[in-house]
Amino acid sequence: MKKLKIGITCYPTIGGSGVVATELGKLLAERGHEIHFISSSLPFRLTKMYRNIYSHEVEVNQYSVFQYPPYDIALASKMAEVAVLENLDVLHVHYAIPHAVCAILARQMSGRDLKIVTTLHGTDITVLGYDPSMTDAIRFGIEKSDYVTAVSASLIKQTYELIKPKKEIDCVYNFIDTRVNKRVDSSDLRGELGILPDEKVIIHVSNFRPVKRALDVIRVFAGIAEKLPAKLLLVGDGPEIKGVCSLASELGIREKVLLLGKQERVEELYSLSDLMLLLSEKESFGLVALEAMACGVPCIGTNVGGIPEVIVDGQTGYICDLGNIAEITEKALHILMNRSVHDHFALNSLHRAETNFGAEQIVSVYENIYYSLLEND
Ligand code: U5P
Repeated sequence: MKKLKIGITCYPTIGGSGVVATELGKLLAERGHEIHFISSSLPFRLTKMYRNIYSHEVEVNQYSVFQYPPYDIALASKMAEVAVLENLDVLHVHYAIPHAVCAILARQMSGRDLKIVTTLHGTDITVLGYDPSMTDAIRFGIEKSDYVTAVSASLIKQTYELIKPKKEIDCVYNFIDTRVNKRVDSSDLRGELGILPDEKVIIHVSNFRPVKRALDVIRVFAGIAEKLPAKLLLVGDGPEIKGVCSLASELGIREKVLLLGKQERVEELYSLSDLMLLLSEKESFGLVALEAMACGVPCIGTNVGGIPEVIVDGQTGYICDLGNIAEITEKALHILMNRSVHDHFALNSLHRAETNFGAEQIVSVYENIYYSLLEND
């Protein structure tokens, strides 16, 4: 098969969509394709030189004539420039707004028959989909793409309900590279973090925006800490951290909560954890739950968005109603106090992560999408 030249645009900061887009680029490059990242800065998981990967930074100049810097136009121009200079076959953009719309403009500007694949990750649908000034643009971005995927069946359903596009949308789940996202020996780190041998470790990883419901995590942890020795690892940073600290102090558990801020090697932290909590009120997939599962950590998630497509209730963890602190605490204690339940869920989690969400399998799905579009010419 001919090796392809693929442009990828994503938000380069921490967040599921940027992580998945970057990992996809890395794995496609390993398969011999030439990957061109086109974004406002280097994606955060591109930490070294990789063979077959190139990065093109979008520069936005601030002229006094503009009230707002014209990022979308600068991005579209850069996409068109790279498409022509590098002879791109495909542009795979993550998020309909603004990336798909920019790609469509870039295709026109370049005058080339550039194939556009758009992956919907959530926020553009679940947040912007409620903004009437945006829905037409989102629909346009979806309908004019050559192929559209979304990261969960729940997100597809929501997209049809809110945006009503006349376009087929295919579910391609997020994935993990089990060579990296795997259980590692982190016993030293356990000691460095001051976690005692008899303490259970609960972990929550997020951007600490209100939708992640980190305060619910604190409330559940308070219930757990009442019954058994435990520590809570909070990984990531965001606006709710202050509220999290206040609530933890109020509930008398502040010294049991370790605020670790943004971290890069999350698999080390998952590997020393006994349970992951993902109690969001909106979540199109729940990548952190999948990452934890790949390290053999059972998860409790809310019955929201794509979370039940990742966590299987009663098999890899539990699915609970949003905000039902009593139920979540009870289920958490059930996992933490019964070694056999924990180990059974841990094994099932490892197996599910590998067989249903392994990178090899899902990267091949994307690769086949690219080839099918080019074959149809
Ligand atoms: N993440 C980190 N470090 C952090 C916080 C989050 O690498 O400090 C990563 C998670 O591992 C996950 C993504 O891959 O950001 C967040 O995914 P989501 O919650 O946006 O789906």
